[in-house]
Amino acid sequence: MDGRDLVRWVKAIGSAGAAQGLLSVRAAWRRRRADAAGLPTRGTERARVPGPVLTVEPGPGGGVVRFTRSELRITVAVNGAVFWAWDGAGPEPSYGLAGPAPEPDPRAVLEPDKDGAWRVVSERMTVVVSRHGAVEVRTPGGVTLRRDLPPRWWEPADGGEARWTQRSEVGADARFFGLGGRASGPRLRDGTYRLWNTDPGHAFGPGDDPLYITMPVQTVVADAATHLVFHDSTWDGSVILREGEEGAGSGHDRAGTTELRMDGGPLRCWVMVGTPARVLHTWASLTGAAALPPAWALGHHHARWGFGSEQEVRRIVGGYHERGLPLEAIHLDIDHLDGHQPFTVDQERFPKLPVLAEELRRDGIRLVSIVDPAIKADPGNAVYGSGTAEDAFVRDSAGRPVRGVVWPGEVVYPDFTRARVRRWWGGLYEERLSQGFAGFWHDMNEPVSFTAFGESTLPRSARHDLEGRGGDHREAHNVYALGMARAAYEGLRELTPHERPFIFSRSGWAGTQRYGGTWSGDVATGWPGLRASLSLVVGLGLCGVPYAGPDVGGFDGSPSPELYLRWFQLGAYLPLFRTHASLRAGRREPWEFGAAVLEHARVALVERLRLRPYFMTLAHLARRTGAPYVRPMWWGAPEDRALRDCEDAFLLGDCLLVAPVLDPGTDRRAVQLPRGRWYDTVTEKEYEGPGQVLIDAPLSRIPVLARAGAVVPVRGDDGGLALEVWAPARGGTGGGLVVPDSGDGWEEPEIERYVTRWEGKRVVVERDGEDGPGEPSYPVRVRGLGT
Ligand code: NBV
Repeated sequence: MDGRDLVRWVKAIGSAGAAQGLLSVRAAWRRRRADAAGLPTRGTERARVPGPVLTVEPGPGGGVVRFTRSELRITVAVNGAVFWAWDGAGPEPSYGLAGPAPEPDPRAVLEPDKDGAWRVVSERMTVVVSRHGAVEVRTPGGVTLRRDLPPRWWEPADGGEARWTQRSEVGADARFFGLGGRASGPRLRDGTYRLWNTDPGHAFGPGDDPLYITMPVQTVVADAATHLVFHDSTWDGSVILREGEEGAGSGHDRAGTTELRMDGGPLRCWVMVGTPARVLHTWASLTGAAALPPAWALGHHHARWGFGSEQEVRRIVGGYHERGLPLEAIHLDIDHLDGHQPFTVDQERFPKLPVLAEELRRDGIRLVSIVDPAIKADPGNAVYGSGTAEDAFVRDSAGRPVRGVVWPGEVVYPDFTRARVRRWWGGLYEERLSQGFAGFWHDMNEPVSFTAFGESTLPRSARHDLEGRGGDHREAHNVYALGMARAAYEGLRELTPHERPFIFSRSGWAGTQRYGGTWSGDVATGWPGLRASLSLVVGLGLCGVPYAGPDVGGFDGSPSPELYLRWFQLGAYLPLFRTHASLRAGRREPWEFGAAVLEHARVALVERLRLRPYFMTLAHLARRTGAPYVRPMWWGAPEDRALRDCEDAFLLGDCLLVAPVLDPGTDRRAVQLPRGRWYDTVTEKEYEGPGQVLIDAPLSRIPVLARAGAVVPVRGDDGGLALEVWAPARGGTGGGLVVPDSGDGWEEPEIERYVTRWEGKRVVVERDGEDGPGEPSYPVRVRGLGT
């Protein structure tokens, strides 16, 4: 145990109680012993590179290039993505893919290139394989986007998993994004980013890495094109990024580099090239459409670790109601459980939960339940009993159930990589539904086991089913939460077939959007934490997970009224808008920070509600197109360098630009505008982009700008849908999409398209239908007309 471990242990005892502290010491020793016995030792290793090319075998969509010591298979798929893999790996099995790999595109063929190289030409990119196994991705116009050097493997002499490294070069102007949820982004600076889902064990800030969701997904933006690379291996690894440098016309550019070092798994990847929208669309077609949240999940949620009783929940809800503040969900944390055990209720503090749930529902408020994966290893616990009967729990290499320590004490862990276990787990949500819960908040699923030293997770030697293939925690760790989300999603689809499941999960991996969203986890209260919140949401969106949001106000401590308000104002424009805090943290209700904050928070809440149809439309578009609600500023203009470097604002769909206040003492801020005219949505003042402008940001609001010509679906005064239209620039046109959604269920509403233009002195709005333009289906209000 080193000094850091000691500090962590003392903290663990502090937060979990002395008994747990001691358990965690035992668990740490157990973990160490299990790994000593159950993991292969790494003896001598042999390094390998592909060697020179030998033969080539064309096949559907590409073919196989054989080298002396390896082979490379390349396939262009019908969705435009290109897959390649070394050493005979195929695209399946994969936890990332939503289904079977897309079919090969028969038009793509492997053909000779210069200098003994081979190439595959497809509509969106050309892939060139050099004689020694370097793989280059070029745009159709011939610009190199990425050059993978020949990979290297280190193979244990006595067999076993090979480690590998893949070093790549990107343009000197390229910027890196993604890699899951990173607190220091969204633009990822030079450094090492680990790929191992991790609970940092304390409230985190921008310096903490890795966090709960890591993904081997890089989105790289450069002048020539945007590309996304997904290295489909679930193993532990790291990515070392170094941005390039441009020689300012001197011809001495330095390429950017990215090096991926993996402890195992196949060396295979998918690459997508195009505009950001195209790339994310292809990514969604590969890894699955984002689950559509029910409308209420796009409202305001209030959570707290430690409501502690039904009375307190009623008091909080009453507080919202008395002040006329919109509220659509209340989240119950582990303190509502009996002894912290999942799928139970503390009957003393919450004696009539279903009644409370029913009362709240009548007021339009849904109850959301926390669900932790670890089950108390106690014969008196029904879930432990049924799980044991199902043989549901992860075992060690000697066949004994692996025990860890979490809130309930000594626990065991369901193996979500086994289909049968997922079915059993999915069925458990019936109990939650019968308590009146409508949504689910998955926590501690990295998975966490408190430990006095070493990693706070399962032993790496723990055995997993891995869909029948068998393997250990080194391979299963990163997809543990993904399996849990899938289990819940599929269970709920059966239990409540007419409702959209609402699940959001702290940990996850590529493809987690198929089952739901995520949230920041325990973001530290403070201005850096506020910035980290935005970084996480933008970065996750670029990895295909569109629904996310932070703990508004931060997880720990007590925000100043100003910080709380600025967080609240940002949160109001993020998909998950939830106030939440830790057991011992200060209050987070909007009325606890003084009259001024309350009034400004009310404005944010009311505006969020007014924008509901827009959020709902964005949810549908995310599902159908892969475009996240929250987009980086460069989304529509990745070639704009200033936008590429802009990290303090974002685009909310196509229509709005949100410029949150991220620093104290601000009453005006600089906003980097994309091309075109933008209106301050409060003052209607016009700004022209591209370029930087200064905009008022008094305490009462953060700058939110509307694009000229935007058609924004909003909630009208009568509660029905209405169109807010922002005048196009003179002579210009505009438009927008509306997806009218009934709020829940599986009906597929049609996407309505609206166009707007000037006609003489009037702005007209028309619905673009199959039989030509028509009257809009909703009342229209045109704004930005000046006087
Ligand atoms: O369940 C308690 C908390 C929860 O409030 C938080 O949102 C999670 O991220 N949980 C973590 C476990 C304890 C953290 C110290």
